[in-house]
Parts: sequence; C-alpha cells; structure tokens
Amino acid sequence: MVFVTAVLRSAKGSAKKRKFYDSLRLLVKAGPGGHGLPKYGGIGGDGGDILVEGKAEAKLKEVEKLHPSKRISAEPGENSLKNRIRGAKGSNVKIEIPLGVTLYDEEGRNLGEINTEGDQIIVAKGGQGGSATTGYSGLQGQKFVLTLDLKLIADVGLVGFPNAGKSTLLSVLSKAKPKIASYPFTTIQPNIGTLMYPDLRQISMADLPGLIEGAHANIGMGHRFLKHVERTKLLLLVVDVGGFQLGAKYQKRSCLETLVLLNKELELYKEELLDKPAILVINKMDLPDTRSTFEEVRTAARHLEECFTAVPENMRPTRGLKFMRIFGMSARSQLPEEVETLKNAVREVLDEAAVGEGEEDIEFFKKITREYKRGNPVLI
Ligand SMILES: Nc1nc2c(ncn2[C@@H]2O[C@H](COP(=O)(O)OP(=O)(O)OP(=O)(O)O)[C@@H](O)[C@H]2O)c(=O)[nH]1
Ligand SMILES: [Mg+2]
Repeated sequence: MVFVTAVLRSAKGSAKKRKFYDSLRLLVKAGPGGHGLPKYGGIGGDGGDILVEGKAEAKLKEVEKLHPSKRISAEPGENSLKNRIRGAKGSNVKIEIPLGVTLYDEEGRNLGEINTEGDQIIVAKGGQGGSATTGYSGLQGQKFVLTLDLKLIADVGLVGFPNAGKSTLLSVLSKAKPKIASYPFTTIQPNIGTLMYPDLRQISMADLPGLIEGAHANIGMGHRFLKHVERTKLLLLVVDVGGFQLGAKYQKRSCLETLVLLNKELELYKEELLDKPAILVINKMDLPDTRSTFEEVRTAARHLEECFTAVPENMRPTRGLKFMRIFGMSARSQLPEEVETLKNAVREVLDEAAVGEGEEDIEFFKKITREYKRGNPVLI
C-alpha cells in the first residue's frame, strides 16, 4: 500500500512538473482616476492601464511566476493639487505574453489576439481623472478576470487516435524526443519538433495528444488540445492500419472507421478545420497482412465522403477532409526513403497552400486596383 501511494505521489509530482501552461487567468485591475480640485477646476490624472504585449520568448508560466497572486493592478492617477492642477496619469502595467494568445474577459468575450512580436492590447483601461463632468471624483478603472488562452503555432499538426504512432513519426521526422509507448494517451502535452531540410528550411510540427470519439465534447484529452490544431497550416493525420481499441470494454474501430471518426471530431470541433490542407499517413505497415487494408483505406481516403457509411449514422461527418497526399509507411522502421518522401511531401503541400494564399492576395489587389480606377478607393 505504501508502495502504491508512493508511486502515485511521484506520478502526480512529475505530472505537475511537466504541466503545460496553455491557459492562465489573472485578475486585472486598472488604476482609478485621481480626484479633481473643484476650487481651481483642477483635473485628476487618469488611472494607469493594463496592457499585454507579444514577446516571442515569453511563457505563460513565467507570467504566473512574476504575478503569483494572479492579481495585477495599475497605479491610480494623481490627484489634482494646488501647485499641479493637472494630475499625472498613473503608470501603466505591461504584461509580456507569448505569441498565439487569445484574450477573453470573464463573460467569454474575445478581446483580441496577440500573434506578432510587439503586438499590444490594452486589456483594462484606467479610470478617468476627476473633473467637472465627474463631479471631481476620479472614476474606477476596469477590473475583471482576464483569461489568456495559448494556442500553439506550428506549421503542421499531427492528428490521430491514441497509439497511432504520431510521436514516433515526429521523432523520426525531427530531432524531437517525445515519449513513445504502447498504451493510449502517452502524449499528455503537446510537443513541437522541427523538420530540417538541406537548404536550411525549417518546418515546425506539433505532436498532440490522441483524439478519441467524443473529443469535441471533451472526452479523453479532447477539446483542450484540438484548439492547437486550429493554428496549424497543414494537418497530418496518422491512422494505425490495424485500427484502434481503447480497451476490452470498448468497441474496436477499423482503420477506415478511425479515419472517418477523426474527420467527424474535427468537423464537430470546428468545421473550417476540414478546409485545411491534409496529408494522410497509414502507419504500422510493417505489421503482417496489412496490404489489403491499406489499399482499401487509400482508395476510400481519395473520396472520403463516399465512405461515411462505414460508420453508424450518428457518427457520420457531413463533409470530408481532402487529402493532398496519402502514404503507407512504418514510422517505427524509419526507412530513409519513406521518411524523406513524407518530409518532402510536407514541404510541398505547405508550399502549394502558400501559393494558394498568394493567389488570394493577388485577386484582392486586382480588385482594389479595379475599384480605384473606377474612382472608388477601397479602405483596407
Ligand atoms: N509495429 C509498429 N509499431 C509502431 C509504429 N509506429 C509506432 N509504433 C508503436 O505504437 C505505439 C504507440 O506509438 P506512439 O508514437 O507513442 O503513438 P501516439 O500516436 O503518439 O500515441 P498517444 O501519444 O497515446 O496519442 C508504440 O509502442 C510504438 O512503438 C510502426 O510503424 N509499426
Ligand atoms: Mg504520442
């Protein structure tokens, strides 16, 4: 018994150490305005604001360390004085936060996103200084619970059921050393690896915890991690050619069923995810008798919508993912030819997608030039 407790404690401790900070709540309180001086018509200084600024190397964990009470207050504005009729503004507080953070107020309203170094958003505005219009009392600053929600930014996101070989694949495509094991939910926090190319091009790839049926409704590791997929430009779906079974009590899903179910989970979470370019890897091809399943899944994946009948009606997606490339491979075998082919395909598909984006820009500029020539300048 002692032994079990000790093991549990140490497991708990290590999980704590490895905690991945992707969300932080802070009570922000902007400074109140200083009081005015009625006798002289003096105006109090405005209270200090609280603002956030994007910094590539910032970490939410560090923000928490700097503000362990999770309360951040800005200074009040100075009162109007006889010898200083206009009170000085209270100092602002700037919180440096990582890129890829969305800000929410306590009602869940989106206050904006920080995606680029130096981006700034005033989250809580200081109170106005007291003047004739306020009866010379300084007004209170804004005060609320701010949520900082971090979504990873990676070029490619690995998506798949647990145990499909996502982490193994990341470890063979990059130098990352994620934990790999033969049980589901080995990955409990996202890992990012970098794919390096001979011409020094680098592509980042995020290995995410496995998804299971109901992930959109937060079953399994679920929703919490699906949000990271939103920020990637390319989805790399990994399915186990042998299918998936969570445990003896659960229904076994064939390889094709897992693919359709992943499609469904992505769709239920956010339909736009289905518009992202995608690559499919049918993994574990080293296992015996996998050829016919591979052929079946490859053919089906080319027109996925036609195969939705493979799953019960309530699990069917309405729209299918479009795979730009489909591969069968064995991540564990690390065959250089397979690894190189996939690595190059990732790059090609990202580049093809980027060309698409460029074309949209060209269309946009053509449109504003046309409007401009017609004498209708367009505000951008
Ligand atoms: N036979 C075979 N086994 C593989 C292959 N790729 C991965 N595995 C094994 O499958 C198991 C799961 O691999 P992981 O890379 O941890 O799978 P994962 O998708 O990251 O799993 P989660 O983190 O739980 O979502 C490990 O035992 C791997 O060694 C493969 O190509 N062939
Ligand atoms: Mg993993």
